[in-house]
Amino acid sequence: MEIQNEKMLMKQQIERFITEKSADELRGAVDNVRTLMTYYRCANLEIETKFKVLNEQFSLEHEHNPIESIRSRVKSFPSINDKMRRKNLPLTVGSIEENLNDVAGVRVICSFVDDIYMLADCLIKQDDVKLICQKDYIKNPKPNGYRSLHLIVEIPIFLYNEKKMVRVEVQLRTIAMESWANLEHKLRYKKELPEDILAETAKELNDCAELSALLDEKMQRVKNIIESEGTFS
Ligand code: 0O2
Repeated sequence: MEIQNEKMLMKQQIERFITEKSADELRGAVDNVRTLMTYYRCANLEIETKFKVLNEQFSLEHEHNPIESIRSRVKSFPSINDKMRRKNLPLTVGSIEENLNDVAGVRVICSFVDDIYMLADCLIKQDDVKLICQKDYIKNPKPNGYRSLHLIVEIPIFLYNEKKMVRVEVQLRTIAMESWANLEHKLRYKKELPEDILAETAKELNDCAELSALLDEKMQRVKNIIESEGTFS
């Protein structure tokens, strides 16, 4: 029912937007949004490349690949629209750029917890990367158990006639953190549940997050032991 209302509201908004604008204005607005999304895709490419370079260098010098995988995405326009509405902000290109930090997003899945901090440190030390903010949900997990290191960074993208600063949300997490977050995300969108079941499942999910953190801790300990004995690949 809620989804139906949302869809209806969005349809009404689009219709109002269309009737209020001339064809030229509409074309202009669509072009501006498309251009903005291209900038975000370019920024994701830059960040991905930076991590790939670090991975190559570490595998060469330390015989160890700190990165398991990298994924990036640009937030969909309906999600941007939802977030701007939730924050009571105007849906303009300028306002999106100014107020949303996570339109461009890169997720880096690391092998071990210490790789997360090492990679984050290497990234923010680069002289073209400006750290806007950092949220450490590994040291301070969310109440539901969510763990990851989030960095909001601003990087330049070089266009044919200008340099543009673009913000990207970088999420760094281990395989265990990723698998917990994926399953939790799936379960969160399941049907509405009564309060008592919600409380029970929240407790179970938190227990799973604790177990998964313990797994990371033990794996890290094994790696440290092996490393202290010689090289590690
Ligand atoms: P998607 O599809 O991944 O983009 P802000 O974004 O700064 O206004 P917010 O929302 O508090 O404020 O930012 P936060 O919590 O630091 O980071 C948001 C993103 O982190 C989410 O993006 C998720 O990707 C991830 N995340 C945060 N908390 C959870 C959680 O409890 N479970 C899971 N599975 N992921 C989480 P989006 O926009 O929700 O979605």
